[in-house]
Amino acid sequence: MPIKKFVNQAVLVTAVSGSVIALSLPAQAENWRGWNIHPPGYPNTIALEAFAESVSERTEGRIHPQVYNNAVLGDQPDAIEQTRNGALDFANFNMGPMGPIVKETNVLSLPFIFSSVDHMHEVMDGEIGQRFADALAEKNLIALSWFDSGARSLYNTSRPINSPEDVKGLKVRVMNNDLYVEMIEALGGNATPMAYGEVYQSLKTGVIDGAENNYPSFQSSNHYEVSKYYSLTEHLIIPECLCIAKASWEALSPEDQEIVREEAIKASEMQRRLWVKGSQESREIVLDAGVNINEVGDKSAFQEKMQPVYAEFIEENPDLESLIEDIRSSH
Ligand code: BDP
Repeated sequence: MPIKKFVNQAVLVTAVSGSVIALSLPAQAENWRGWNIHPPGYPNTIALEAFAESVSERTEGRIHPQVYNNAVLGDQPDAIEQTRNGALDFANFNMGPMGPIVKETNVLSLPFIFSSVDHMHEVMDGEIGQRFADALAEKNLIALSWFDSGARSLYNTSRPINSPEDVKGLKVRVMNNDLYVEMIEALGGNATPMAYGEVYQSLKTGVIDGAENNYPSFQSSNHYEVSKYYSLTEHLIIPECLCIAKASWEALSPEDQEIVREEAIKASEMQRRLWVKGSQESREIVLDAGVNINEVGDKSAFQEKMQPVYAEFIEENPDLESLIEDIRSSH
């Protein structure tokens, strides 16, 4: 549901002399609404809030961004649509739920496509990252910087996962993207696409047996309270963007675009620093709560099971094969 933006009128004051003058506030301030799925204190939230504050300060209030946490403005697929049509002005999106809209980004959802988080950064900060930004721009999303989202691992309520056999029969929640359904099915599990906000209750009531995520989300969502086995499969390393709605971006003067771009890059630098620290803290919190964490020493069995997922993807998207190769050969 698109919500109209509010426009602040200049505040008028009566000067001592009796004439009416405008304060230093701009005649019109754009109140930018920003979508964020995470709670206060999460690395992304802190970085988005810093972005909002700096943009407001440096544009002297011409742009006044405000971050709405905990997905109160809608779940992620819905928020992507709202940002594409300009009802929302900015957001931090994961490239997972982006796949159904910007098909190139599905390459980032292929399991084990990146060999490490550093590899992902190298790719996204370079020329290949720009190709993804161009594809997003075609769908009205201006990606100004890339956030970290670590590596996602499987967790469940009943047992440690050491090999694909351990996934057999488990009902696993995935983000909204058919590739993840194929990924879990290739491991012998049953995949259930579901909104992030519904996962806690579904784990608790046994509607699902498990899900997959990085340490900060596993912890901040409280999934660790009801899911005591976290197995370091690290099967997905998916970048996230700080994206601006095309309409909001194009309404800016070149000077303000420069400010917003610079602050988005600063926000991603901050987010990545906070991410490293936040991941360690989250790991400690879940360990203290009695979560059983196991390393998956040999990931090759999982990687092998992904061959048909790749084969099918390439068959359906022959034009993206070279992009996969470029990523693979870039480290
Ligand atoms: C988190 C991502 C968020 C996703 C969520 C999920 O930051 O964008 O929506 O996982 O699993 O790690 O849905």
